Amino acid sequence: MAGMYELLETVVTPTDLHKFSDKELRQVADEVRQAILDNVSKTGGHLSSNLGTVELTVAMYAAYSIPPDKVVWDTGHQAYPHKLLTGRLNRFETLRKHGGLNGFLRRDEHPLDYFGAGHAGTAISAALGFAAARDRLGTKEKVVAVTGDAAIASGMSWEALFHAGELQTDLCVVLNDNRMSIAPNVGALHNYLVKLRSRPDFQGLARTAKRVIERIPGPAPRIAAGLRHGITHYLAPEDTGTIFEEIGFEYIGAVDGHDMPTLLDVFRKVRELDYPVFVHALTVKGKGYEVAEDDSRKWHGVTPFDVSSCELPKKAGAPAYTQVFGEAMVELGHEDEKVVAITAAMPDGTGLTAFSREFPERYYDTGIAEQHAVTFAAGLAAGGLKPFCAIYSTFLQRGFDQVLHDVALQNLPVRFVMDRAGLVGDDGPTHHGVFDIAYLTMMPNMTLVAPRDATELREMLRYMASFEGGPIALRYPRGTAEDVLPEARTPISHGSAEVLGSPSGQRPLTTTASSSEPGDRPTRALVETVSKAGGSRVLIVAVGTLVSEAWRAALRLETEGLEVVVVNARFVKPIDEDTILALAHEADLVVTAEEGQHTGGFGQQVRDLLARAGLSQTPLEIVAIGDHFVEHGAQPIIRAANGLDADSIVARIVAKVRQRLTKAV
Ligand SMILES: Cc1ncc(C[n+]2csc(CCOP(=O)(O)OP(=O)(O)O)c2C)c(N)n1
Repeated sequence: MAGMYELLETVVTPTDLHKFSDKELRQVADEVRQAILDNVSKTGGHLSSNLGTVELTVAMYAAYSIPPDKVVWDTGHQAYPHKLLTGRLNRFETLRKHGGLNGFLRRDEHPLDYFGAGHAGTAISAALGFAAARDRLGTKEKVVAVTGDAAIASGMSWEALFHAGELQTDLCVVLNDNRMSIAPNVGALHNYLVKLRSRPDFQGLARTAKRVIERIPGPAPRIAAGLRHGITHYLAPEDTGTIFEEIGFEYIGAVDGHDMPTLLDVFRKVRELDYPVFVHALTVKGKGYEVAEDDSRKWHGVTPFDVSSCELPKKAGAPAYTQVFGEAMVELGHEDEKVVAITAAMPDGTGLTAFSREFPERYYDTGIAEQHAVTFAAGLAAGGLKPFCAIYSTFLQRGFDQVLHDVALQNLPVRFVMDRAGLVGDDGPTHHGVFDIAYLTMMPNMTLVAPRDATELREMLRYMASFEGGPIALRYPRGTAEDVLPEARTPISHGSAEVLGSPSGQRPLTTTASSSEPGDRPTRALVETVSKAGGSRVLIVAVGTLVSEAWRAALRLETEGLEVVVVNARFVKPIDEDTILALAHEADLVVTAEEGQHTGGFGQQVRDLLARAGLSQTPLEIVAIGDHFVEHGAQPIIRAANGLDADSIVARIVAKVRQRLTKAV
């Protein structure tokens, strides 16, 4: 790396930018863009959003004094330039790798990551909090929030904007407006921004930039928001200011978010103001990498790719759960015209794009508005439709009270489909979907199911379409949906688990994930102990993805002389008490396995069940995630690190059985 980024390499902290001339700052921006391309093409990550914020970040960081000034980024997926300007260039190649830099922002990664991010819509609230704290503590630093044109439409952003308009404190909100969410942006606010941009006086940004800058008022005592109208809103219609002015901001824009001289002028002037200012910057997602500019949706989040060929690697192998869901939804849409689908800004991520094309009139994209999406779905259900509300597990957290108060309490048949339920991998703790079992099963009326593979996902979706007994949620992970277990399937029946039995005599179709062949297992000596003790029977009740891991574990454990029965829980709630109890009565050890938090998880429900049935003496091992946030890293690595793979399950059971039998023999 040495020498590749001549100026950038000398930037350890943003105030180092002050030593550069404006011309050199242009070079810094070019080097930042190059560093992003060089590294993200190797590590994967968010490409197009970051290529779009290069000039904005360099100019802002050169104009402000950071620290002590503070910039709070929304979502954080577009903050790679920030990482590169805060001394992380030499670690940038570790981006999103286990133990490396996080792909979003974290207070514990760097002191200038002033506020952690990952979920959209938080920046303005947090920045306003910093500003209010500053006012109370009597310090003088500047505070800036940077948000996107999709993130700003989230309810929280508006709650914060309204609050800031009232507090009238020194806060700058920068809107990084690239007209895109992950997919094309939606909603009336988006339409408003488009209208704002397309007015004749916004055309030719270079021409208007000078006028915009000239009109920025100098530092002035705080004045009532309304009185400032007319100072800068000459670009707005004559009779009203922009919506941002109406709620108490000085509106500055629109400015070309790639024009360094303009941005430097704007931010240097804005830094002198001491009341709420709204800077509207127009940027291009994917800027500087042509294919990403042309198709920023495709290049939003990428796997490693070859920069020169401009091609993303083709996905090979089994289809992802997302795709299976997308196809199944189209089928359901054809079968039942009451089926409608809702996404919160994630048509591609959730797999609903095909449905949206096939049934545009039965498809709703709310934008980044999970809370609204949930209550909207509740209204659709109350109105007689069959809403499938597809929201990632981690983002449904946003709608917790809406699920509880608007859906569960009223027992409305909303079908929640949670993709990315489980450990998502490189995105890390902000995105792992490991809390849904806890937060949904605690709600009365709620049903929660988890398929073990692609076929079962299709069956469960069909079951959900016909289920009118109240809210029902389905969870599945990020990744491919192979049919691991070919055994005959029993039809889905409410609250019933599927007993897969013992793997002896049968092998799963695919053994790709079986890293541990019998030869390398550490458990040889167990066979003898088990046979001396007259056998040992293990019951494993697994949820969703962990059914196949449990099966693989059982295959190995059988060769150790253990009798193992595997049960696919299917229903996380209501759990199949009869089946589990009947089998637990026969078992020397009960094991539960789920890709979710231990606290409030499936295993704890089984523990309660055993206790209620007087089986608390039966040893129970709960395979789940402990009371910590899981770091980022490749899925297999973090699954293993959290004891969720077949090897770990084997090791855990062997240790437990050995402990028990050594005592007994
Ligand atoms: C609460 C929440 N919902 C959904 C997402 C997924 N998500 C990540 S980035 C993004 C689009 C953001 O668009 P915008 O704010 O315009 O920023 P851009 O990427 O265009 O720069 C979405 C929907 C999220 N991070 N948080």
